[in-house]
Amino acid sequence: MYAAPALALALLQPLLPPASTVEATFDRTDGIAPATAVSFAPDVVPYGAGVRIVAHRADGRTTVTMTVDGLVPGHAYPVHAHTRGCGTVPADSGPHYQDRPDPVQPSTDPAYANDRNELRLVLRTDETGHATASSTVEWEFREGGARSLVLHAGQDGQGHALAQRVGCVNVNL
Ligand SMILES: [Cu+2]
Repeated sequence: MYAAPALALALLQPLLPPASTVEATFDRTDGIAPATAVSFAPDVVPYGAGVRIVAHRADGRTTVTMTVDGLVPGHAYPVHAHTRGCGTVPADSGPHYQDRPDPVQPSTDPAYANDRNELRLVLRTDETGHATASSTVEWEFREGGARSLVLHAGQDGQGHALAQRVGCVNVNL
């Protein structure tokens, strides 16, 4: 058969938006091979719990969707994009990624440390420990600038993320 029409049709199809997916299970930090997803607190992020992250970039915007299974039921986990990859200790993932970097670090100025300048979402688990959450920001990440999504231990009474980092997933945003 003459193949050209099929090829022409393929070329006419719109390009899919650049997307990347990470699927992993939370593991200990001291495994023989470095884990894609690590837990620093297995009572809050059990080893073996599942995580899936899908990142879409299109038209100068980025959408990140995160799904988890096997976490603590009925709990809120704030999640942020951090600059560095996961390591053996929670601090290894570095500070929050900021679209406009705060010249003063650690960043506490609300002009920079906010959910328009940082990618943040909150995973609220159901009674089975499942949750999915999504966040869209009006920018794309600088290449190599954000290497992980970090789960924090919970929220304080005002809904702010607790500083303690309980899990980390390596992902190139
Ligand atoms: Cu954080």
